[in-house]
Amino acid sequence: MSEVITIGEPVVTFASTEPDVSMADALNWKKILGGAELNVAIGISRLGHSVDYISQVGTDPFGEYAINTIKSHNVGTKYISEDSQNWTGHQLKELVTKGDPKTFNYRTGSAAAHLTSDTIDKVNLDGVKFAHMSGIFPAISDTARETFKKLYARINEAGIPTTFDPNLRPSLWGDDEKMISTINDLARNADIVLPGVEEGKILMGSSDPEEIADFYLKGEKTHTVIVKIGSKGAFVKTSDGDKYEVGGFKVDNVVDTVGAGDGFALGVITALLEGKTMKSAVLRGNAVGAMQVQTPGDNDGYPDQTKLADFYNSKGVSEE
Ligand code: KDG
Repeated sequence: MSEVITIGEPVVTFASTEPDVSMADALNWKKILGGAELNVAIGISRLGHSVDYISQVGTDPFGEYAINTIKSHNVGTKYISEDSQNWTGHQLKELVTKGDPKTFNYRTGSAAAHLTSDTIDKVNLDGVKFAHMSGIFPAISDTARETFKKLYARINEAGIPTTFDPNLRPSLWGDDEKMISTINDLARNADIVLPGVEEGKILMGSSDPEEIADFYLKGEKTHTVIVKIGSKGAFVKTSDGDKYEVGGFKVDNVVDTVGAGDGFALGVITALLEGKTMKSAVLRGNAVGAMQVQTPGDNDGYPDQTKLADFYNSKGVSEE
């Protein structure tokens, strides 16, 4: 059994190679594979940990590409099923020289959106040390949300520690009120919640890191909230009242911001798996996020242990 488990939709992405050209006008694209939870799984595997990814793809060329790519990253595929009736989800992504790129999704009714909750009965959780949950899979369909909730309940019953990243995608939800209430309920079922300051504004009406943290700490389950504050790093507050900031790393050459939040999550998870302190885990989250924004794909900047050590050396910092 793998150390980590996660559930998500692999997204075959056509990333424009034409800077600052709209998706309608761009003619040149590079095919890559993304999907927030898959990005996390790929980065966990690259840092030397085992991880299983639960999902469903179509029996189309995109599905074949997704499975082959996931295998090439040594992410466990035994819980990925195939659906011959529906296409594998895909999207277009702009290339921008400033800010976050726009994306356009072709995911409604995708194969992953049809993943039914009976799949979850087959998942063996023995020996799983961490589960990463995010707000994207529950957004893609009612069926996916039920499947997600069943897995979450089983994970919590088994006492497996969880991280939850809200990963707000209003275009997938199509209903802001439902998005906010569902995400907040799901977040309060996690041990560690990883919101961004901008998400805080939408989810509970504040971009003050401590107010965001307090909002999730009110629940019975959550013991730590790590609020991502972009290039400034992150603010941490725990249910014991401990609070501190961990500064971010300066990056001169931002190529593409996509995948930075997932990099943050996988940095935190892998460091905790290795028995590091929470402060070190957040430092690693910041480091992996900073490395990711310097590359064009959704997950190609995530380091292996050697590259992570080189990065820390170049910055003169170390983990505890
Ligand atoms: O977090 C990065 C992801 O957003 C990206 O890889 C693909 O848009 C995507 C998604 O919704 O998973």
